[in-house]
Amino acid sequence: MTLIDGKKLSETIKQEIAQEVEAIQKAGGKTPHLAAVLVGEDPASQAYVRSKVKSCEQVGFQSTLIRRDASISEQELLDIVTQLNEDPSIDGFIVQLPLPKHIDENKVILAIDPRKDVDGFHPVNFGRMAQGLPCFIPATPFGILQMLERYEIPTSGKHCVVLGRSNIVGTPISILLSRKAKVGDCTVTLTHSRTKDLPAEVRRADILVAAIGIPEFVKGDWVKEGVVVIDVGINRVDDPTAKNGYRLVGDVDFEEVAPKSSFITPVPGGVGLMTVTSLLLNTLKAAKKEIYP
Ligand code: L34
Repeated sequence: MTLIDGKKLSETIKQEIAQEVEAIQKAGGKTPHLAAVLVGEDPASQAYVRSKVKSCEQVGFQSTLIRRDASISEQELLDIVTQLNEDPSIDGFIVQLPLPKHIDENKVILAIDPRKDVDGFHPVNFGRMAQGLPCFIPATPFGILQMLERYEIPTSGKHCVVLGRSNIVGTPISILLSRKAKVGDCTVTLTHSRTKDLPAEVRRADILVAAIGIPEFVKGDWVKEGVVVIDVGINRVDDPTAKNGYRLVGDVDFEEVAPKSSFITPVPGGVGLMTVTSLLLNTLKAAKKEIYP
């Protein structure tokens, strides 16, 4: 069993980005600039956005954090998006999800200029992704592709089972892994809450991507020997022995599944860290106008 080390891999990629930023600056180019909009006080969202801002510092990006109270109106948030669209100093920006219930997330995503949509959530980027055109790939799926690539895990002709059909993970990773590409050419089964006999489907997986948000959902007897496990879940479960009263677990029962796996991502220290690094990669692409010249 090989642990896919998201921490080590994300540090390596951040060093590569930092070198490129230096080269851009030496050549007299503009420092890449990411903005993040954070609405409300959700502890997990705050931690993720903090980590994004800190990572910008690490690689030499400029970053701007825009914080607003959960009571912000939809129109006020849309106005912020418009300002960021029009601000030439900003190369790319994100609106951290989830948003408060009174705000329509789809409306906000649709308002983002696709050229600055470094989350890859806008339908223009999603559609381009589905057709194999240049696009911003959503950060979590992009991070998964890099883990598979850098650990030289063969994907061509493999059976990949995806648990969960969200717009930000399950659906895009299903499309990406089925594409004709270096990391791709999988036969993909996309499963969800209405799938009949989930364990039987999961047992067919050479590669399992678990993204359903249920703590330790996948059990040891659900997987076949030698499976590659990508655990996207970041679930907080109560733990009175922990300093902050909780610990993080994935969607996979690690104790049971790891011994049967050829490769597995840990939680924490896996996909989550690659999500942050992939956002930096997308921001670099935005700054270099690589996707939309
Ligand atoms: N707009 N909203 C937008 N873009 C995104 O890409 C996200 N996502 C998801 C939630 N909402 C979003 C994130 O940023 C999930 N996510 C994210 C980012 C970072 C980490 C996890 C999820 C992360 O750093 N995880 C660490 C542990 C963090 C902790 O201690 O809480 C890890 O080791 O997995």
